[in-house]
Amino acid sequence: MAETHRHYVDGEWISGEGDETFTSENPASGETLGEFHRGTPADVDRAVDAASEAFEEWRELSRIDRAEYLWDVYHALKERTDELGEIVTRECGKEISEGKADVVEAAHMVEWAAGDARHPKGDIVPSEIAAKDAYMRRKPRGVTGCITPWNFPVAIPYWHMAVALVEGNTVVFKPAEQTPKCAHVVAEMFADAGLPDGVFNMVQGFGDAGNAIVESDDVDTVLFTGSAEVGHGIAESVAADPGKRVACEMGGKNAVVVTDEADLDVAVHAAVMSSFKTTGQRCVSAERLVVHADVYDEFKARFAEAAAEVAVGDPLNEETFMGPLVEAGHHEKVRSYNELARDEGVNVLVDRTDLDAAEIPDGHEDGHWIGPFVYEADADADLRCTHEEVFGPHVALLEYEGGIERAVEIQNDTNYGLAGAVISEDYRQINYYRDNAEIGLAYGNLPCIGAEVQLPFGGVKKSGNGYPSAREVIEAVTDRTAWTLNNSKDIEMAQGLSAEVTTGDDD
Ligand code: UN1
Repeated sequence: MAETHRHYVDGEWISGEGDETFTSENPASGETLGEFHRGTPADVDRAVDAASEAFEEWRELSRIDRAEYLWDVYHALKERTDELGEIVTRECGKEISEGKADVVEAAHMVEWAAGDARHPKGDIVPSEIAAKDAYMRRKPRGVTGCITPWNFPVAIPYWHMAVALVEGNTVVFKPAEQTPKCAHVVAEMFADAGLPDGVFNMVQGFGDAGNAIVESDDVDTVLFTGSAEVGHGIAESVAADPGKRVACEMGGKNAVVVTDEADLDVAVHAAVMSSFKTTGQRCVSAERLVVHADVYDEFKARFAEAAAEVAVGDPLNEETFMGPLVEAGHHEKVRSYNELARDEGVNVLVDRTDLDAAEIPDGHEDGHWIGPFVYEADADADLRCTHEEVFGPHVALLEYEGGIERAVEIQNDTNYGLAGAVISEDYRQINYYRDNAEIGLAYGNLPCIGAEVQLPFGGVKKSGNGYPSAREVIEAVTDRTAWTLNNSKDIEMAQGLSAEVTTGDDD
């Protein structure tokens, strides 16, 4: 029998305190991919202790020395892209080019963080006093807890951890329970890079392990990417502790706006990519298409045709566009939103909730299959289906009349504010959208998915308070010191404040 995969704590692979294990299953075939020890809060505490212990020595290395370890990880990611990409596809069900892109994105993030180690860091700041040097220095905060989702099981852990480590923090990683095999490989890469014991730790498991990170007094920063429900709970629990910092990146109810003079080839292509890539399971996926009345009928016909035809199937097959949903519970949720939309009285245009038996690949009858669900709804109606995040290939067409102001009003009619796109040939409409859409990631004549690591990544409103990418992670995992040094023997103060110490004898 295959070995049960272990946690990685203090430089060792350990089984942990608990007796429970869990398995990882391929969502396309039901095949078991491995068995894993389920981490307990006690295992998390042990990992946090190891990370706290390792912090003093790790922070004393130069940034450049710390980055050297990351270069080994970078080369491993480059060398193992195909192998690891296939593991991603087998474990979370996204089609194979997406599986590989996940690993490539991880390599990019590690490259950014390790390369950044040789760049100037901090600011030299002017002083009113000529003899003073003033500058801003950064210090690592300590132990960083990283709680990551299953839809980017390799990229997002590295978004969090690469920068946290280069900046001098130590890490406790709690990956999503749906993708423990990917997480195991991530941990192997850190183990192989020979980081000092305790600098990187991983505990596999569920929400109780994640909560133990959030609640630990010895975790200084929590980086979370995942659902709004869990993220808001984390933000609330951390708010009670002013010493702890949290950066959460959560969901969206993202929209693509198609204006009256848009190029409809671009519009349909961008909308299909935005709504159906990753089977709609990206936090940046579009579930609303806001389309001008002048082009509505033509766009609707073309988009519905594309949605009816898009290839659903075995994600290991390069011809597939959409793989399965990640797990049974999620499948149930997406189906129930499709039903809810019908109950709310929308006009359904394409319903591939139940695929034809012929569409399901042989031997994959147990997969969590679903196809596109496309409908028209009234943009002003207060419907749950057009306001709540589904996280699946569930998309509403919302028609608008009038100018771009009206389209942006519809775009902003959501509590979320993550991503969006405008499809237009008119720079004035694009600029209006750019300045007024309440989102953190905005695209023109592109899908609203596909950010790159060197850009900030994150949203406004209910979508989060964290930008877990590159420079923005540095803000979360470091504290700043405004440092001022006097080069003179005389003390001179800013703002003309007198530095003279007067005594009663002065006159
Ligand atoms: C997510 O959907 O959770 O911009 C992250 C993108 C990817 C990251 C998405 N680079 O689509």
